[in-house]
Parts: sequence; structure tokens; C-alpha cells
Amino acid sequence: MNTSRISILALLVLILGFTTTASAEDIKETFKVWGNCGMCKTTIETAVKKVDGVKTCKWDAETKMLTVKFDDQKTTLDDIKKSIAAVGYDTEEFRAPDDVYSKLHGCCQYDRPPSLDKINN
Ligand SMILES: [Cu+2]
Repeated sequence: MNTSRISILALLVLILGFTTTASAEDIKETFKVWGNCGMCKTTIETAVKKVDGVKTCKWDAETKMLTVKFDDQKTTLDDIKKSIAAVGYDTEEFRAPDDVYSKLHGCCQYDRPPSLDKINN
């Protein structure tokens, strides 16, 4: 009875170990992306989905939070944030180029975070 319990436990630990290893490549991160509306949502999400290794992404216009799931063997969080900046949207780490931002639709020209003024990419 005792031995069978131990082997069941060992089996469980083994199975658990395998499942964690299998999903270890997918990273889920949530971070802030400045933006305004549904059009921003489309632009941001389209840019993120184009990044190789990104599985899913969702930006919330109310909370301004982007949740992304990606394979860290193929891409990094920095690459994802850079691709967002490239289409005109600021994150805490990467500021969008001013000329790209100024070409955004009028309703999409969000109030830029002043703390980012010194950061350029
Ligand atoms: Cu917009």
C-alpha cells in the first residue's frame, strides 16, 4: 500500500515535470501600451501578431494593457515593444518615432507619456 502510494506520487511528479517543460517556451506578459481607441487596438495588435513567435495578443483600450503570449525561443519582449513603437505607439521602454506618431489618425493621437521624452529608439 505504501509503495504503491509512493509510485503514484512519483508518477504525478514526473507528469507534472513534463507538462511544465513542454509549456516553458510560451511566455505570457502584460504591459502598458499608450493608445486611444479601437483603431489603435487594430494597429497595435496587427503589429504584434506580425512578430514571429507571437501566439496571441490582446490590447484593452480602457486599461491600455496589452497581454501577449509568445515563444521566447523566437522573439523577446523588447522585439515586441519595438514593433509597437514602429507603428506609432509608446511603451514604457520604447518611444515611437515622432514622425510615425504624427501620421497616426487624429483620434489615435494619444497623450504621450512625458516620462518617455528622454528615451529614443
Ligand atoms: Cu486610435
